Amino acid sequence: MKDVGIVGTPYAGKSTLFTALTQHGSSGGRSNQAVVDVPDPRLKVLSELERSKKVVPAKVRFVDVPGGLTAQGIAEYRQTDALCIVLRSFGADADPAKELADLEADLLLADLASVESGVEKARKRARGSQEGAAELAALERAHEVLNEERLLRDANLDEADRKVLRGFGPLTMKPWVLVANVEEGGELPQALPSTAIAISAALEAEVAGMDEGEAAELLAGFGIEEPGLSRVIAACYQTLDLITFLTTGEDESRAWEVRRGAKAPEAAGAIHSDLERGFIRSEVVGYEDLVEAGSWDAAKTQGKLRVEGKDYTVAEGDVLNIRFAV
Ligand SMILES: Nc1nc2c(ncn2[C@@H]2O[C@H](COP(=O)(O)OP(=O)(O)O)[C@@H](O)[C@H]2O)c(=O)[nH]1
Ligand SMILES: [Mg+2]
Repeated sequence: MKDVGIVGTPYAGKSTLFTALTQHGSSGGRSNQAVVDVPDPRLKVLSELERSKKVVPAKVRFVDVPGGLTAQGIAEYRQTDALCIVLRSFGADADPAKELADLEADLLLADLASVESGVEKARKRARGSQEGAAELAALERAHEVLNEERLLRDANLDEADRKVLRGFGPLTMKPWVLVANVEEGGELPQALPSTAIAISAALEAEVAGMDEGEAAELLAGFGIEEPGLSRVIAACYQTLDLITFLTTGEDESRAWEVRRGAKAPEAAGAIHSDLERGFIRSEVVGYEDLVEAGSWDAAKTQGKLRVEGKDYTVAEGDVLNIRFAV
């Protein structure tokens, strides 16, 4: 499960968004964390095909860091996998584009400070050690990028450099999802990138506690068809460069996250380490093909199940049945 840190200027609506998310999910240990289901309509379909007893969605954890970008807050954000940047876009004085520019500058400075202290320590370690020298070189390259006021994410650093830098958890190397917190029924401000998501956090927090029909009705009154919350969750999940594979059967229909590009044994390992260790092969059928066939057994009879080995790269929406022996 991945962690998404909610970042923003005070009063942007971070805690309101978090409240909306929390009412959807369960509290994840600490009071400022919420574990949220990733919406996936395919699960309901699969559970009906296979008469599964339960449905288990993939999950993502949101963290509302108290105090925001304080030294302590920054340390917490460094440990997250992605940032959800909330921009106040309600109220007459709202200037979300400026808020974004200011936040970008803050995040950049935070990275610059940590890379600078990293460079000093690496300089001492670098003497006589090849590994230390590579670390120093990566940090110096990062320093150059940040000094030019560029985000590390945009710098085309090679994988070896990125690996070194990941140890420092740089905020400008993480994927970001931009959320414009708009007035009820408001649209995405034009000054923001078109990839940003418009949501009214206050409204979503209000409907999060209601039953589905009631919520849909209230949202429809503001011209909102899909709850913004699901779009935010889906966007955060997508930006992490994860794909979803599925398993289905009588017990459960379930969504699993795995790194894009992962081979079948790694995907099996997401389910259980025994399945990775003892991986033999996997039966695979794409979600659409499975639905078209009507059931797993029907897909099998129709010859739609493929048998794939250790070198198979798992695709989005693959339904897997892993054969293993330990
Ligand atoms: N009108 C309006 N007010 C909001 C919205 N979201 C948050 N607020 C209000 O803005 C204030 C700050 O929100 P909060 O979530 O505490 O911001 P934070 O400092 O980023 O955590 C609160 O009084 C909220 O009720 C919204 O979508 N519309
Ligand atoms: Mg707050």
